[in-house]
Amino acid sequence: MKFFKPTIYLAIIAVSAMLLVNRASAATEFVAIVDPDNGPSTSFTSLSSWETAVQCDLTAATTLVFSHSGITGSIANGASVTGATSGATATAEHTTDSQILLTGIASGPFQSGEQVYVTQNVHYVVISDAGDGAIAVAQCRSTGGSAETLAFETYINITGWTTDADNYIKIWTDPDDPYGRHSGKWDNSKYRISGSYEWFPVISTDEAYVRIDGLQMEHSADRDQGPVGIVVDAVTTSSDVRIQPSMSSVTIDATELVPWSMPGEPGAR
Ligand SMILES: [Ca+2]
Repeated sequence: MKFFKPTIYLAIIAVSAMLLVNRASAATEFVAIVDPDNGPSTSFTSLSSWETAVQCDLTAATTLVFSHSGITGSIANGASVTGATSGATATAEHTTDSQILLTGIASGPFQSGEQVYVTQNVHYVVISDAGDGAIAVAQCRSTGGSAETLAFETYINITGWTTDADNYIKIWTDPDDPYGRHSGKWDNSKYRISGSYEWFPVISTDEAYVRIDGLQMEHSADRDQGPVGIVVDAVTTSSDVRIQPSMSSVTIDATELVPWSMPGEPGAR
């Protein structure tokens, strides 16, 4: 029965007070929709699959995001692509309805207006700009109200990227999205992540430049088994990690709940 006791929610807050001067953006957001309900324009049905597919060196000069007007055929994550006019080559990390993220660009540059293809005239996009540095954005929503439920003994691990102040990771819910952002209190109709891995958080990140904004996380491990929301680990002197209004809950007696910690080990209090 313990999982059905009244849930206590803690609103968490903001490291963002560690203010940084607003700097002009030198990069373009590469926005992929994460939706457990697989609604329109969904790129990934889980944040973990986004993290795995989009993970790259965002800081490399050979990593660029391009706009396009729609995919003809299909472009698999990790596919090798070629510019029909330029002859440039790259790896397509992921392609959304309107953008494509290319890494390892060689023999470039890619040219605005050219076909970037896996198979020419069959599987391609026509890019409409010359590319820009990328901010990797996971835009999370639940169009059917389903939680993103983490598999047994798993957590979301943000690791293996290279980031910097301009080219960072942003995991968020859009406040203007009716399926995205909570209104400041727990809402089962909005995007939320449900974890249960004892001694592990819902999300761990060890990347230097990360923004996590407006997530709901719940953790069903017993309170003496470290039910933590977010662990920020391995932060170096050159980093900027912002956790903005997100909230965590446990569905058990939460009198000793510590919903998140930073920095520290998973389960740190
Ligand atoms: Ca990774």
